Amino acid sequence: MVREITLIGVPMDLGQTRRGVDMGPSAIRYAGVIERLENLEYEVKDMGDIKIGRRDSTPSDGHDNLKNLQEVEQASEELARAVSETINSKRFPLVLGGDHSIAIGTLAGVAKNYKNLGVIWYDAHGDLNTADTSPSGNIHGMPLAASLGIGHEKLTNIAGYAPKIKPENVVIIGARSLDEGERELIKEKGIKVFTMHEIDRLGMARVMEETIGYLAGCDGVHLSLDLDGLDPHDAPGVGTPVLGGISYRESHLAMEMLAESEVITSAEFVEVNPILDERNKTATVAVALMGSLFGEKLL
Ligand code: 4U7
Ligand code: MN
Ligand code: MN
Ligand code: MN
Repeated sequence: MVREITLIGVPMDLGQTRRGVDMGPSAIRYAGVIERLENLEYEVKDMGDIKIGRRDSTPSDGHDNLKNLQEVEQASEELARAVSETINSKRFPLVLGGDHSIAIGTLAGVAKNYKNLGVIWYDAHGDLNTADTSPSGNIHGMPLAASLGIGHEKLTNIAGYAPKIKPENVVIIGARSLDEGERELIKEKGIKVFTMHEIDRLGMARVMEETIGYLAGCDGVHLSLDLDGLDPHDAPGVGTPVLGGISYRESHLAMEMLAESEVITSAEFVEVNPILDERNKTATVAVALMGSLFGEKLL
C-alpha cells in the first residue's frame, strides 16, 4: 500500500436534511485519525476541508426531487479535483464526510485514474436512487446510481465524463433498506449485493473472501464506507440508522481482510453526525476501522 496518505475533509450536509453531519470531518479528526495513521508509519497530510455552499432556502432549485443540486454539484467538482490531484501525486486519498452525496465527487476524481475501478459500498442502503425513484429527494441516497451514470446529468457528469464505474465492478455489503427502484436497478444491472441475510448466513470472513475474489480483475478498488452500514448500537451517530446491521467486530474483520489483501487504493468514511452521536462514539469507531484498514494489528 502507498505509505503517503492525504486526508480530505468534506463538511457536506446538503445531500440530506438532518443537521450536524457537516461536523463529521472535525469529529473524525478529533477522534485522532492523524495520530492513528502516523503510528502505523504512514506519512499523513491533512489538506483541510473542501468548501461547501450554503443550504438552499429553496432547496429543490427548480429541479424536482433533487435538493441542493447546484451546491452538491459544485462541491463534487472541487472534491473530484482534489482527489485526482492526490492520486497524481502518488498519495492515497482518504476522504472524510460529510453525507454520502460526496461519493459522487470522490469517485469522479478516483475513477479518472483507473481503467477498471472496483467499488466496495459498505452501507445499510443501496444509494441507487434517482430523482425519479427517490422517496426523499436527498442526493445522499443517489451517489452509487450517479457514479454508474444513472440520474441527473449534473450528478452523472462531474469532471466531464460518465459513467465512472461499471455495474459488474460494484459490491454492496450490509444492505437492509432498499427502495423499489433500487431493487429493480440491482436486478437489471446484476449488481453484486451481500445483504445482511448473506452476512448472517455466510459470515463476514466468507463475504470478504468472495468480495475480494469478485473484484480481482480490477486495477484499483475504492472503499466507500457509510457508518450506517454498522448496527446503530455500534455507530449511533448517523442520520439514517437501520436496525440489524453489521457489528463492530465484523467490520474490523472486514477491514483487516482488506488490509491483508492490499486491494484498496482509495477510501472514504461518511455519514458521521456528531450531533446525533454519543460522546463521539461513531467517529471513534470510524478511526478504529481506518486503523484496521491501514494494517493495524494487535500482535
Ligand atoms: B445513505 C433512502 F428512502 N433510500 O433515498 C433515500 F430510505 O447515504 C435513504 O446510505 C438513503 O445514508 C440513505 O432517501 C442514504 C430512504
Ligand atoms: Mn440554489
Ligand atoms: Mn446508508
Ligand atoms: Mn450511503
